[in-house]
Amino acid sequence: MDMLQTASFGPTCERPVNASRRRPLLVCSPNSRLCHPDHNPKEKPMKKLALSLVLASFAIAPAFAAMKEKPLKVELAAQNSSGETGYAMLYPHGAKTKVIVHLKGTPKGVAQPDHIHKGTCANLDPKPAYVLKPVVDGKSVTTVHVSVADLLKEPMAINVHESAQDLKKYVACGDITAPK
Ligand SMILES: [Cu+2]
Repeated sequence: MDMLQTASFGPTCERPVNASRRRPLLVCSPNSRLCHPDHNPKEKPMKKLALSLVLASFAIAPAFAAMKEKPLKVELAAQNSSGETGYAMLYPHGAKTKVIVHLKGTPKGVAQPDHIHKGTCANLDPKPAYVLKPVVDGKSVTTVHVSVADLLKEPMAINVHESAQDLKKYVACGDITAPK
């Protein structure tokens, strides 16, 4: 019989080292406040607390990230050889959406009407669903009273028109689609 066996299982010895650490789940009467299953006076409570805080922060971080919704980018392609291309950023603000349009190749000082329409650029409902401020020198900022989520519920597109005088000519368009 070797030393280890004697130490672990010999009738006169203490219990094996590992077994001594395996304490019963409850170390006191069920009504005692010390009866939390984790209660173990030999472990440092601070260490456990720190570990659980670290684990909790890992669990909470994605939830906070989801709460702060990301903006949705809509690429705007040139139409009718306008040479005007760019993108729109849709920032969620609860039931509203802030739409910022950036366009390159726009005519200087000309106000170009733009809207959110139902449909797709390929098949657009000509009646505007939400009016955006005209693009002037490549930029337009508008808050519309519709959530980004609602804008994604059915096909919608952002289009830009040549000018107030030439509304029928579309110069740029982009379909509003959920990020992949
Ligand atoms: Cu329009």
